[in-house]
Parts: sequence; structure tokens; C-alpha cells
Amino acid sequence: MNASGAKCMTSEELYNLSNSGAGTLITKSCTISPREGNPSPRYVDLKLGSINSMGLPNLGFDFYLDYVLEQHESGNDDIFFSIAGLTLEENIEMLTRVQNSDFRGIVELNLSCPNIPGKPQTGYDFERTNEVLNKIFYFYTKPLGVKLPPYFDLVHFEMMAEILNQYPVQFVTCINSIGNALYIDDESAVIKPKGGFGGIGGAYVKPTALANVRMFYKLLRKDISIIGCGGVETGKDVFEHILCGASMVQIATQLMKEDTRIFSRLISELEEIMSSKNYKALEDFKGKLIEL
Ligand code: YRO
Repeated sequence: MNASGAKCMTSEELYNLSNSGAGTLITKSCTISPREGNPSPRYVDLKLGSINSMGLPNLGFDFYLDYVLEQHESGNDDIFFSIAGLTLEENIEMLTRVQNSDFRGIVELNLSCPNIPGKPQTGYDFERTNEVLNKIFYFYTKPLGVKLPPYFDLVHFEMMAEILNQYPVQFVTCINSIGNALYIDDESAVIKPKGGFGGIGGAYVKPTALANVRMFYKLLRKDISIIGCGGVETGKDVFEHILCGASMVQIATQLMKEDTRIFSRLISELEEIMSSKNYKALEDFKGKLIEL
């Protein structure tokens, strides 16, 4: 599937994804009101990946709720709806409306929202993450998972896993972009917002993504699925994410570099690797990384 943010904001983009070889799709993270996002240049393609500071441009909650309900009417409930309120109250309002709708798909809650001013993003604020999940699961009963930022410290993996294991989370998606990096061309930043700071994706982040998939695969309850995201360019990268424990894989940077034909390419490259190893199903190698 695509990762939220990559070619999934407009009707046309969602239409193209739904007619691609992707297993499913996810909508652009939304807020209640439509947002223009940050000034351009705000997304730059790099040799080894990408940098972005989009600033959450989206067509607003109602647009995406209408889209997923339209899909439901056509019999398609295998769809992910990404939510990224700028406050806990905004997330609760959107999720209340999803709960009370006919939506039968899956919500991915983006925990990279700014949260409380002066505090880290929600995903890096463990107490706040616990509070957010506690308030949400108090009323929300439909399938829901969380999109996590990358972690770099073993204790942070354990702290986040301990929190997530207390809630009926269906999946976690690892990882969002590696935040607040700076890419320079000659003497200049390459994106305009935030003095050139932005989230990094692509080949740069694959080892971090794989480590996050692997750690959460080991630490989370076995009924919590892992969606791998980060640095997928080829079927070999998909294979490695699954080897670390992913059940599904998302593509952002490489989908931006190519087009929606990437999904059938990745599937045939993965099938090629599987048949060369005599694997018939994902279960034959999922999570089975050889550790020396
Ligand atoms: O800038 C974005 O819209 C963006 N880019 C990412 O790489 N990941 C994200 O989760 C988002 C949306 C959320 C936020 C970073 C703007 C708070």
C-alpha cells in the first residue's frame, strides 16, 4: 500500500491508487478543517531519498470521510483512513464521528502530531501517548492502529511497547519520516519551511525502519500486526521488512519517484525472491530474520 502522504490527498490520486496493483490504500492524514500546508519548496526528491516539510496539507476530515464511506457503499471496506488532529480534542472529535458513521475500514492514527506546544510530538511523549490512547479507547471500538515515529533508544522501544500492549491496538506502522533533518545543496537549504528542516524518507531510513519493525514485532502482543514503512524501493526491501516481522508494507518516497505502477513491480520482484527460496506464503519467512 501507499504510505499516508504519498499521492493520496486528492480524488484523482485516491482513484489512481485504488486502480493500482496495491493491496489497499490509505488517505492523507487529515485535520477537521482543510489545510494549505507549508510554502513551497516543501518536498524535494534526493538521490538517496526525500526531505519534506509539507505541513499537513489536506482537504479536511469531511472529504476523506465521504471518500471512505463512498468506498464502503461500493463494497470496499479494506481501506485505511489516516487521522492527524493537531490536538487530542481534534482527534477525539474526528474519531467520534468515524465511530458514529458507517465506516467499516481501519483508522491509522498519526502520532507525529505536534501535541502540546513546548513538548515533543505525541509519539515521543510517552505519558501523553498513554493519555491519548486511554481517552480514545474509552469510546472508540472500531479497528485502529498507530503510525509511530522512529525510535533510536532501546528503552524507548520498551516504554512505547509497554503502553501499546495495554490497549486494543490492531497494528502499528513503523516508521514515519526521520524528523528535522537538514539537506544542503551548495550553500542553501533545499526546502523553504522551518529553516530547511524536514522529515527524511527513502534509502536513508531503511536500516532505522527495519530496526523499528523488528523491535516492535518482538515486544508487542502477538495479535498486534506490524506495517513496515521506510526505504522500500525494490522487492528485496519488501522481503526484508517482512523478514523483520511486517505483515504489510507501505511506500512513500519511491511512490513519489515513480507512479502507481510501482506496486505491481514490487509484487513481482517479491514473488521472484520467494520462488527462488521456495517460499509459498509470507508466513514462511515473516519475522524469521536470522540473528547471529
Ligand atoms: O508534513 C507533513 O504533512 C508530514 N510529513 C511527514 O513526513 N510525516 C507526517 O506525519 C506529516 C504530517 C504530520 C506533521 C508532521 C505535519 C505533524
